[in-house]
Amino acid sequence: MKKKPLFLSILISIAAAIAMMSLLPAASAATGYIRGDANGDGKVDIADATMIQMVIAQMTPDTDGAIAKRGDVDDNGLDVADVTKIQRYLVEAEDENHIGERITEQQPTRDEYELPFVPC
Ligand SMILES: [Ca+2]
Ligand SMILES: [Ca+2]
Repeated sequence: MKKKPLFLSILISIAAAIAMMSLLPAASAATGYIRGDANGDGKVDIADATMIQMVIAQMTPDTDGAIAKRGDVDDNGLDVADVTKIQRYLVEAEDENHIGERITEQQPTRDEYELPFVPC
């Protein structure tokens, strides 16, 4: 068996690395988040409205505050109005809150964004 030249092996390795990088999700290369994309899957759909409802009802934990940050489409804290605005956006009845647009700031940490205390 003929041995491959070293430069050919290096070239193949570089091509493989570039091919693997192109398979990564676009969201991982982009910074920030998409307004209204509560679950962080890169799109705004009814699953985001449902996730916000589950966080509000304390059925889903939001330990790092990221769901609340991405789902708070009107910047006044996470509440049922955000659900309504996302639902209206989905039926193209509202877009004044820039839902679906990328926000370039970094994901929040728990210290930066706290959910309001809701007594039981
Ligand atoms: Ca989503
Ligand atoms: Ca809000």
